[in-house]
Amino acid sequence: MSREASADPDAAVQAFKENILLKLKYAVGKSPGNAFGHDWFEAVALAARDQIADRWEESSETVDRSQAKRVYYLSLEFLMGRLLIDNLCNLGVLDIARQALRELGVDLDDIRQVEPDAALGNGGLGRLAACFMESMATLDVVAHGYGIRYEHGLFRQVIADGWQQEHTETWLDFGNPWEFERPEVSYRIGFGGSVSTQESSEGPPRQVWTPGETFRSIAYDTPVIGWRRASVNTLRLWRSRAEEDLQLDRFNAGDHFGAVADVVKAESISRVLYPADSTEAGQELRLRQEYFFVSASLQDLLKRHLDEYGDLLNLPEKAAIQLNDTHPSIAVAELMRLLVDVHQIEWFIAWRLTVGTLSYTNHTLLPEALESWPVSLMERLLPRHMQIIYLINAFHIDSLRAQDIHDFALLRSVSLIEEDHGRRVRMGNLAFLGSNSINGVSALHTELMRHTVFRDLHRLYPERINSKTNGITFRRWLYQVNPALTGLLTQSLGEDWQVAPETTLQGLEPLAEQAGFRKQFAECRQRNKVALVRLVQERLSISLDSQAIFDVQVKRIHEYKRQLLNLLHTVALYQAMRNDPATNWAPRVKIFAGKAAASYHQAKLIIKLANDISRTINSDPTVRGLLKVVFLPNYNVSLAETIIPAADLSEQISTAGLEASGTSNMKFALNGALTIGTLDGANVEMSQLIGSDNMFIFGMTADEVESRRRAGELEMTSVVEGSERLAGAIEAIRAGVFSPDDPQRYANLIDGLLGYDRYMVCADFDAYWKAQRRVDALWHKPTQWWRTAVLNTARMGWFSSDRTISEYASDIWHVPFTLPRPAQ
Ligand code: DL6
Repeated sequence: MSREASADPDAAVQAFKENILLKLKYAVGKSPGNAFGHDWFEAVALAARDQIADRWEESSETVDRSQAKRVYYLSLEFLMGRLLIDNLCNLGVLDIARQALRELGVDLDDIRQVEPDAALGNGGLGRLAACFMESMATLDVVAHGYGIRYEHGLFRQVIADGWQQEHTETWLDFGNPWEFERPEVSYRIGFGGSVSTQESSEGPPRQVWTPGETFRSIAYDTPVIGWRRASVNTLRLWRSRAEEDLQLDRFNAGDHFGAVADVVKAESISRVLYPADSTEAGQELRLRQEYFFVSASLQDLLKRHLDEYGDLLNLPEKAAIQLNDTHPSIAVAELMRLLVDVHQIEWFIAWRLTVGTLSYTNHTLLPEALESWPVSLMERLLPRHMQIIYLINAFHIDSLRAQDIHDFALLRSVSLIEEDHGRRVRMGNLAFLGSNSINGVSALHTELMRHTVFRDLHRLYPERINSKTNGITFRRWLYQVNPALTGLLTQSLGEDWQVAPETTLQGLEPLAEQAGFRKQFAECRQRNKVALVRLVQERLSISLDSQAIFDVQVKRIHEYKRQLLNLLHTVALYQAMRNDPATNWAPRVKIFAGKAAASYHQAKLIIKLANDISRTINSDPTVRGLLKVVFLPNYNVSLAETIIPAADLSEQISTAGLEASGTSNMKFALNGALTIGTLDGANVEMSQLIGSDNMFIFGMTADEVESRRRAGELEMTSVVEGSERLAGAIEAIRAGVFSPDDPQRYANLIDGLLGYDRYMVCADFDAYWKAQRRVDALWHKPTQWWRTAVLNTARMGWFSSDRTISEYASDIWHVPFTLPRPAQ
């Protein structure tokens, strides 16, 4: 099949329809008369998968022939969301599928809702991996994603009486039509046991690891197709299994539970995604998960390499392995083990191959999220790796001493072993030392990396750290989620903007000056807002005014992201509106959504506060028509797809210096929402490209935050006393105005804020309040508001993940790529 959809649309519709019916009959086992929604979804998915499989085969054959360098993207998280529309769009058969279904009496928009979200990630890091997979396929980068096929992805959030409850999410209950199980692709993964030295007549003694227990990894492959049938790459996810399904002797002896104990233990490794985001997991299971998928992936890619080249000495020329955060950083030790112990390569050659092949992306500077493992746990679980880590460390420190570096503090700080708080292995340092490139995910984040977490390593290896600002795939985050705006852009700019947004979206700028275009732009938003109003009504029975400003903060709930600042503003605004309802307020709907890590009590309390505030304000007739507050449960990719195109205002208000990049900031601005935000993460580059006068920038800069922290100015009583509005909001929350059933509920939260405001919520409050009033003022001037909105969309082209991937490809991986080109 060519890259374009069939030239005869009618024939294509008929062919697709026939294939759907065949799938329904022979794969699903249903007839059209008794098929339910999920049956139709599966039949369409399988019909689309056939077309993907054709291109997949072609892609694989081309790659095999060309012996192109391969990129391996190792990530503990892939937040793919739903794939049906993604795949139909990228195949170029969305309209064909829609028409085929219509002729069968089925609405594509109904069955797309049936697909469960593949929520194999916590947030930004996992969603970035999904966008990257799509862009790599689009740019013809030969890439393999490697991760874990969690049986249960991120938990399903239920809000009960305002509190978050976590429930298991069951995305595989009805099977997964996109994946191919590969039981023949399986590797043995060991844990524990002991290491012995074996003398060898041919060389130095060898270290032999005899694991105490072994499990099997089984591969599941999902094809990832690029835009308009560019390449098809593979996402290979591993499931863990026991060596044997049943210990028959125990079973026969009547120990029916004991007979399957190994199965339970083995399968627990790929049972559930760790629901921790930016907080240290610390559990043994997490380390097992990390090692399990890293070992399986490295064994698999070395096997492929050997099959292709018969030799591992050219590994860095033919393979680039990207470590997505420190989660896969045990790869440094595992690759050394495989090269030295299994493939008998001399240590220093193996080290050159390892560093030449690996590169590492850092996604956070939060100290609690930088992984480190107790040496005792490593010694017990991965004894050979611990030896290797000690050796890497010793050679490294020796090489520094040989360069006359004896500064004790420096040597301690670059060591792989932390000695101060119990002995721990620093996984960030391990990833740094074992990689040829270390990148941050925005310019500011990268600069801070150079001066904070990796200051000393950066002094020793100044050429390694580089910046790759994140991006998003426009295919999903504009074309799919916002068909109305997509139609308008195509009508105004032609088709080319879809393939080369970086150069063509700017063509919108002159249109921002045209009243007719602004009106159409605003109408697209209005349509999306109405859809969101409907969803809120269905899920929460809350009616919203679609003419109000939709002011949205959706992301993981975390103190540094400062949902609390937004809630304090909500309360202060509520009080101001109550005191003076006759003022010409801009009506607002405050929309919150997001999950808190199950063990993160403060974040869960913030969710409860949002719900308490929502209940109180929504039932107060004084502010009816002026202010509504909603907390939408169970935020996931699909919900984001409805919320983001409906937003007027995007809240990106983290404490400056703490959000590595952010990616929802890009999704909102691309869809024309205006951003209220701090100069943090990629907001900084957005403000440079969009223009800071087209955003509502406020608050302390990262430098100012740091100075204040250094000066120890985190006690906020005087700041609160100096701000009447803030004091009023804080007092109301503390006094139980929003929690009459338990007036003390927020006393500790508020006292904490006053006594030690780590995230500088109070210190930024007044600046935030003023920026919000600038929002109101602009809303009252629709010409300017919509002009600014159009300019936001026009200037977001650079934030395409195609641009990001092209930079990884040329600067880090050194692989060719083809940017999609406009038609000639
Ligand atoms: O780079 C993707 C994404 C950034 O946009 C966010 O700013 C950052 O918080 C997130 N980092 C993590 C790291 N968590 N851990 N560990 O999710 O990465």
